[in-house]
Amino acid sequence: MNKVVDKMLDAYPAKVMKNRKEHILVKDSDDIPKIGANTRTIPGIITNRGCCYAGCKGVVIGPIVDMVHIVHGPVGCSYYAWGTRRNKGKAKDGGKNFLSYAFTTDMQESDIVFGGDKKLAQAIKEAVETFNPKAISVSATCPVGLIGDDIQKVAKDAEKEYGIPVLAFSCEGYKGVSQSAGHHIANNKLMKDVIGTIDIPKPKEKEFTLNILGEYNIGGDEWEISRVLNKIGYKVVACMTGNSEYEDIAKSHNADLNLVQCHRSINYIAEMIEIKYGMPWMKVNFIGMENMSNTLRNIAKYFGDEDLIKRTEAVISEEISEIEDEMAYYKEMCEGKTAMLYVGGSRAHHYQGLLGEIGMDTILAGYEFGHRDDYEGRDVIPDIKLDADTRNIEEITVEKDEQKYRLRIPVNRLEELKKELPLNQYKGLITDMKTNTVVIDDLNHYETEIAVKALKPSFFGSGIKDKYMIQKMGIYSKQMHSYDYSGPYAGYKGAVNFARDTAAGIHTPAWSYTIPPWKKEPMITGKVEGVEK
Ligand code: CFM
Ligand code: HCA
Repeated sequence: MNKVVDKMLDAYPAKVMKNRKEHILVKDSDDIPKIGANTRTIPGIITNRGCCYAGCKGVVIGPIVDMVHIVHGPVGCSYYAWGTRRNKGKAKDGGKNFLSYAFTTDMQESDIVFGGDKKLAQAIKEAVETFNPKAISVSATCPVGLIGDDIQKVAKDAEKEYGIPVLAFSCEGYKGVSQSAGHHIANNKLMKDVIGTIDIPKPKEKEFTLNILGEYNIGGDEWEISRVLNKIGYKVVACMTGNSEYEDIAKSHNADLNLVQCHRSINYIAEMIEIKYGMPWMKVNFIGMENMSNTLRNIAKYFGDEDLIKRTEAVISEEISEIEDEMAYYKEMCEGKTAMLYVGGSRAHHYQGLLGEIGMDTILAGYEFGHRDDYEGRDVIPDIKLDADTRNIEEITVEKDEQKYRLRIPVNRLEELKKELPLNQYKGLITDMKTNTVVIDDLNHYETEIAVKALKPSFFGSGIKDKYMIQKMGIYSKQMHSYDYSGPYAGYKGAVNFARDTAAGIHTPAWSYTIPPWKKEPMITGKVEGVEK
């Protein structure tokens, strides 16, 4: 593996090499090495990263189904984000769902010169009159910050005029170094203005209530997760933010436990809810049979109710018995093959267990925009040096809410449980990787090409920007963001979907056709400059 890494670095000029070296490592022991992460991509390098607006509007805010999400900016920013992320949603009884729309102010040159505030105010007015939504979001794209439109004031005025929440996100694309900055901006506003605004009665005895955080219902994952949780007897108050309604989020502080699936995009809210309302959070992983079962067992252990623990075991055996034969069949097809995973900020970790269940080892993994804690675990957080790019993003502090704070379980019991459950803890991607594997942060197209050519994996979990360059090298590549329009992949039934797609993908004969026939044997013969060819 070291040779492959050396080859990647060799081609770079000295300064670039020094920079990239910090982001690439070979795991050669059980120690967790330090990795460079959440820093600027070097200009000129073909990165797969997205922007701050993508992380705020596209990822965290966009999936809330009954809000109208207005993008203030040129039409391209809105059009690109129209349905591509596959965050599914359904209206609840009598509710509304605006997910299939793309709302934009469609800024023109004249708005850039004379300001776009009026156009935004008009867009909000039209949205209220036409759709009468529960709430509205406004997300700023790059030019808005450059020309200084005051979207916060426009939103405040609109809120007064129409009597509904209008949340303005100053999430201009250029803020921060990736989507990650947008997650943080979105988390801050949800925490300040939405969470905690609707109280519901305290859960009764034997009522076990949960929030699912960092789950966006891509390909229907949340539906599958909630199906299993409901079968055991849990009540999901809010999912943040997949398939959620505005009021679910407003009520979320009333639940008993926050489950954190994607740590990167939502750990800020999880931490702040604990401080303000006393609700602990637990790191979960709903991907793969074993991870799913461990997660369900951990949740039951947190509540410590005997009936709940029994029901959990019954549901686990029932669900596994339904899929184990099919999983074994796909395992036979995939056993011994290798995988590479390069996805946003959590899936490159979450999918390794599931790949292992069909006999595949992940030999290279990395995140586009994970922070050091997503790689090395949360224990490193105090050591992370904050640079100017990170300081640019507001860090809010919250305090205990004397009226709404509620201890979910006694302090002593929580401390005991922390010893055996991943409560307020995330160990990161590197811990779970085998030795002699490669971890690369902000992997670029050049490095991808070197790694794929040298290590010839059978599967590459990618995104839209790298998928086709990999497939042109004759390697099956699956978009792990959109699931290539398949899914769900979470939970037990999702695991079979993934196994089926992967087995079919790997075994398709198409990959052998990526070498054009004339490269294998000459198809015409003749003389070139008098020489027989
Ligand atoms: Fe979290 Fe996500 Fe991801 Fe992410 Fe994303 Fe996504 Fe992703 Mo694309 S919130 S970090 S910013 S799990 S959109 S649903 S697939 S890059 S690995
Ligand atoms: C985003 C969204 C994205 C992009 C996917 C991709 C998603 O970051 O803007 O690059 O293939 O999941 O849709 O991550």
